[in-house]
Amino acid sequence: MTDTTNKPGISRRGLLGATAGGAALLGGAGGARLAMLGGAAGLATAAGTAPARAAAGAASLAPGELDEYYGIWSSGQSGELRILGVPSMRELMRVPVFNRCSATGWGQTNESLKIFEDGMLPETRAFLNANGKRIHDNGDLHHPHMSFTEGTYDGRYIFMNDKANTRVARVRCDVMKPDKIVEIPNAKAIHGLRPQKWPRTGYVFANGEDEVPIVNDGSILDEPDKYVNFFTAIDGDTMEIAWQVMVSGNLDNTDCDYQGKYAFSTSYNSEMGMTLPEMTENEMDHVVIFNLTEIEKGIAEGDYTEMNGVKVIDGRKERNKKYTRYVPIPNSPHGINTAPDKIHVCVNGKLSPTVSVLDVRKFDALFEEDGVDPRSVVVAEPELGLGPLHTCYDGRGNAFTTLFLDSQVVKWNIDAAIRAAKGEAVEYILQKADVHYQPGHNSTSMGETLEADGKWYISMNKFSKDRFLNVGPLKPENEQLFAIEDGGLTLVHDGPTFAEPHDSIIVRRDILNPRNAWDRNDPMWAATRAQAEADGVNIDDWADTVIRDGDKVRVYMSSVAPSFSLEKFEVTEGDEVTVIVTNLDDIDDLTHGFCLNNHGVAMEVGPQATASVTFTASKPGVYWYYCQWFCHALHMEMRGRMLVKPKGA
Ligand code: K7E
Ligand code: CUA
Repeated sequence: MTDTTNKPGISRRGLLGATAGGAALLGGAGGARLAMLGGAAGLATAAGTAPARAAAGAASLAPGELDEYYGIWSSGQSGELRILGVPSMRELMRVPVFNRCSATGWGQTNESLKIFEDGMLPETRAFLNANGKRIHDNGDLHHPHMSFTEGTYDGRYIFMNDKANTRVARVRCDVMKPDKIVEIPNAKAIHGLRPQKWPRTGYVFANGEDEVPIVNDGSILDEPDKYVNFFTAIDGDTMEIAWQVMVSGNLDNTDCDYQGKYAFSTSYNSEMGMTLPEMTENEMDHVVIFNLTEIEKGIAEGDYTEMNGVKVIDGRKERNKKYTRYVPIPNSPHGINTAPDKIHVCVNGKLSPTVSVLDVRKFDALFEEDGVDPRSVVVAEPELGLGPLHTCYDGRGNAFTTLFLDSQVVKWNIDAAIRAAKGEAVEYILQKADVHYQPGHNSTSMGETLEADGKWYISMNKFSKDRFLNVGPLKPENEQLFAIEDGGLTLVHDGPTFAEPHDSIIVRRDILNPRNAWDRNDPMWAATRAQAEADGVNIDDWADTVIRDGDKVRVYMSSVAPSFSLEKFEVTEGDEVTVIVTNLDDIDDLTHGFCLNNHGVAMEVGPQATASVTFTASKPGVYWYYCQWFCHALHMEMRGRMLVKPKGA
């Protein structure tokens, strides 16, 4: 275990003190806090506090102090996005995306259901209808990445994949809610995902991980030569599918260059095997390089097949070499990460102890000249340790690679590795630090952009084992924060997380500037607004109107703390009831809710937001509804009654 307490100047409290000092120059109020932090750190050391305890103390900023970075986190099989503060590692918010959320009503409100349904493929809708279910409300969210402009984050959107149900979602950074959830045709199990870095996003690249028969109608199972896989480019502005490329082998992770010319994906199943022995048979698998210019040209010239409404280019191996190249890589490669030097791409070997370093400047020759060995783009293949999965960067020429099997992170120098590959006797490994335990992804502050600043390193570990109090057979995972300093990596924080700290990005806080209240004209409830207008109800003003439309009833309410505009309303047994609530409060942090007893109905209504929910009033009686978001001293009194009259009464 790394001892963080007895090295002067490298405890996180010390580091934060230095940060607060910088803030003090701006604000003035930080000075006293700096002194307090310094004092506390001094005390802890003097008292000889146990390392674990000091690390825990270092995990929090001073109360009220804001973090320097937003951490944008996936949650794996929980299906949501999470926002943390870095370096405090405090969880700031959970943003439901693919999952149904009890608190906010995501996956239940009409506004969120419309987003799910608008992006759903017809066959999925038919499948769900046949099974009496409206949407898929689970997800497996692995890879959140922000939109780019000229090689760095631009604060517009966060894109993310759902491996479980083959979807890509977009979250608006102004309100931190999804506005598009798109199911990808043809491909299956969207895994690797990256936005285009240059000139802007642009495309969002997404890998299908699972191979499927080209005609997947239930007639083919064990004919591997009929299986294919798809690489998808989504238009990040419209979230429509721009094009797809059919490839050989499966696709795992993906990234792209800083020139806007190429995207590239790893494949661990070049064998097209269907069983574990088949999938791991070859010593070499591959990376597919996609030539974006040639693909766009091919689309423009009509060199595609239309499949389920998508223009699909055939980029299979040994077909048309204009569009793709297959670079042999040992052995079942996993993560692929472009360095902020704009030149190098690291491919993590997983079953091979190596990382293959590609030089993007050598890609042109692969496509433009005949007979060029695809392996010529590999400029180094340093041996780093067992189970390399992902690599990130400090912006100073160094890389950090997770070693799953060794439970370590290795810090190494890219240039030194290239020189060593040329035969120079140079050491490229700078440090190996233990992590706890079995790391998957890692990330550095701004590390996947041209503004990589090399201050913080996060290791997202698949197992916590003995690291926390025992909570039963299901243990939390563990993510660890390291300070990056001249001397290397220093562990400063352990944080348990529920399924699963899969991947994250660390974004400088000046890049994000979310709203405090909604805009009344937000597109989120445009359809609801149109219905209100048709009903002659002004939802921007006090509304207390019940509209009957056959056996459909629409109940329009406003909420202003601590009351709803309707303290009661009446419907009839069997009615389909839609309750539309507008929060007219425009005060910071004044969210209301609407929760209807014994109906499984609840939703968040943010300041200046409109939200609606539809249910069937099937049981006669009186039902209280209440505001479930604590909003006022009289929050408990913020309630009303729905009377369901028996049919025919
Ligand atoms: Cu990003 Cu696990 Cu989905 Cu690597 S993948 S760990
Ligand atoms: Cu409104 Cu609680």
